[in-house]
Amino acid sequence: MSKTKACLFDLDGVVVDTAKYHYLAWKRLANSLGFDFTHKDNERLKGVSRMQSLEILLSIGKIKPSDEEKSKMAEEKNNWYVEYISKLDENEILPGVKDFLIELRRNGIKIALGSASKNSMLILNNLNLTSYFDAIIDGNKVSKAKPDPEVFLLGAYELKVHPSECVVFEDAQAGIDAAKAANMKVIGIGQKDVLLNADKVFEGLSNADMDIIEF
Ligand code: B16
Ligand code: MG
Repeated sequence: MSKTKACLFDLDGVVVDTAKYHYLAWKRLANSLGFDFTHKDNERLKGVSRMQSLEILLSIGKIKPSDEEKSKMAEEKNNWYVEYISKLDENEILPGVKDFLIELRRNGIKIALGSASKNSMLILNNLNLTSYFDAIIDGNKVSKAKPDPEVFLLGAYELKVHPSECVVFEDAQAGIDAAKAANMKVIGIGQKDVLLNADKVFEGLSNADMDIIEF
């Protein structure tokens, strides 16, 4: 018998591939500052907060702006990013995700979002997925970024379940570490050899069913 009562989903990399739009916007910022930003560089930003991402980007460009300039840069990048994701639609939901959410609800499993993004409401609304989530915890609600467990602990709290009854779905190492620190089970989405300490790892959620949340 599974004791899983709730599933908590990361957004970027689990529900939708917004990393490609983050990449376009960060690259545009880097180019405007006179240096390049590669796909490989972008891997370092997955699951990382907006301001931490900017710090990584500036270290690549070896640029040291003032705090005021940094805020302007982050705002400019976000405006470009929002412009890109405003065109998102249901076709961009990653394979199997919607069917899995339906299956979880049918089985009485509670569902929460646990994302670093401050744009998660816009994304979920454009994907027509908002109504599947019983709680939405995102970058607007938490003060400590993953690997701190705050985002997932708040999710469990809002869902009124114990952390040990939760399963987290995450594509980033910082998120897996956050889930473990919250004393939750964690399913990594991606490659086994790069996602360390996940309880199980799958390439994606195609064909995901109730069995995968059995522990
Ligand atoms: P925003 P997740 C994360 O989403 C992204 O993976 C990361 O690249 C991004 O910097 C972060 O959200 C903040 O996003 O700029 O929209 O607030 O994986 O935690 O769902
Ligand atoms: Mg992610």
